[in-house]
Amino acid sequence: MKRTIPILSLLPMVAPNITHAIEPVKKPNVIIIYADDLGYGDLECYGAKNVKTPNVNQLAKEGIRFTNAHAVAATSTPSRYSLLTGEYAWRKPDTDVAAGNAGMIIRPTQYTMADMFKSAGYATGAFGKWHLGLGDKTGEQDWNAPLPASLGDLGFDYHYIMAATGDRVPCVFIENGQVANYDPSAPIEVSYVRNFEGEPTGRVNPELLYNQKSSHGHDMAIVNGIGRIGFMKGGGKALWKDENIADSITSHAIDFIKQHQDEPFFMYFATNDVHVPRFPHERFKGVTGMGPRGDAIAQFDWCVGELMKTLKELKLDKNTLIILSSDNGAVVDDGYSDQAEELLNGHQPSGPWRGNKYSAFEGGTAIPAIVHWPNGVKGGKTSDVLMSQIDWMASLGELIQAKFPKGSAIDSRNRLGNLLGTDDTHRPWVIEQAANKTLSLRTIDWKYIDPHDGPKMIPWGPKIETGNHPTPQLYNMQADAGEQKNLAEEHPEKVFEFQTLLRKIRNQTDKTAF
Ligand code: NG6
Ligand code: CA
Repeated sequence: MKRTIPILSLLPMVAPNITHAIEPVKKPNVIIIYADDLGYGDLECYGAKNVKTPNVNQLAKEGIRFTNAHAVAATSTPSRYSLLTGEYAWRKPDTDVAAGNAGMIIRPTQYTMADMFKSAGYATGAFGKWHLGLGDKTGEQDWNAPLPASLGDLGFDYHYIMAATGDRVPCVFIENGQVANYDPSAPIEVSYVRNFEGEPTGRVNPELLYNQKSSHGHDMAIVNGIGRIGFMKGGGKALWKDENIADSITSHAIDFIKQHQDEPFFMYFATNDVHVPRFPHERFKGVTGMGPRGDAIAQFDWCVGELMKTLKELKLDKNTLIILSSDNGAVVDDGYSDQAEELLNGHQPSGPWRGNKYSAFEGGTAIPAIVHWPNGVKGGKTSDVLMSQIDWMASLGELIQAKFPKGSAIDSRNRLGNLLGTDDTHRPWVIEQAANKTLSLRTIDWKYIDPHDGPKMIPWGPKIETGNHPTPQLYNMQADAGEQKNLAEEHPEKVFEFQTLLRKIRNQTDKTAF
């Protein structure tokens, strides 16, 4: 199905770039490349020194590189939930880091970004890390049969995904609601409560962790010589090999592009890189000198290059809008002995920001964001506009002139001009959610962090500051971007202003209420 609409109604802001403004053009394809745990400082074009990322650099050079963009949360599940629904995850219970046997968190009745594209005539596909639950009920999935609820119910025509994360069972791909390459000789069982009789675990049999040892946790099921979170039995030929995950999702994504080259498509390409366990393919082993974490960044860059190559071959590169970003800030040691810490050699995964993944400080949600669209975006720009991924749904909706059902995407604002580089006004405020659910409110000048009791450092292993403080924190982001000097006592009026605003936002129930 090939849809054409007049360029003037579709793209008023970019019309000047196009010589024959009234000629109908094909709607742009849209690809969201969503890396996992890729920090603000992890790409060469964001200052990384010890890893080369030529393909991402090229996108940045020809597109817009954003230096003040935020994921909605400092962990995966809430960030992804918010990106794909346009609703803050903290409005909804059970949106914290999901187990691999969580029931599907976004319900089929909810309007998703995929629904939005589908209703505008796009073919829609999801690839790679999902981490938003599958099936009707937590713990009750039968992994040996088609799942009763999956991404097909959320607007995706096709999906080839990992149920949760690389470090969580089940370690199999799910293709259109069923285990891909299902092996009937090895029925799959999954539990997050108890082990299955006769199955080794990382805790009892550490000698079987031949590919990577754990540094904390990750001591339950052993798959491919790597300890995981959760217990699992069976899988046989369907079990993934960690070293092939990037190849696998990339080749499926390329097939999808080829199949849909004649119609507009939306692709959610969510990589497993650079989440733990970092176990890239042999081809990337040692290419960075930073060990598996650095090599996984190189592998991520390779995936980007493969997608670009395909788009170019099919002559789709000019009219494909690519947004490249990450689900949360960087983490170094996240539970496996992969020498990530020892081999940094001066590399700063979070760039200039304080804190990392999980944290209420900026390093939790400050992420790279690059927009590339030769037909619609003037390249070579760096933008410091304050931006949140929460707005991408409404902004892309504006681009394709989608209609939003009442009550959908309530937190998402149309800021298409920011994304396309035609409007550099800052979002008035951005909300950030830490792993412990602390909310912060960031404006271009200030950062307010809600009080939260608890330890200063993450208690379970990674050397990361939580951002916890029993009283409010207020930082002047212009003078003190590193969040060092708490000015809350000096500026009680600002604290009051931001607390009031945060309360209003918390209580908001629809788009128009506030
Ligand atoms: C933590 C895991 C960590 C990672 C994280 C979720 C342990 C010790 N740590 O609980 O390895 O999986 O959850 O990461 O199990 S996220 O990027 O998917 O949110
Ligand atoms: Ca993540």
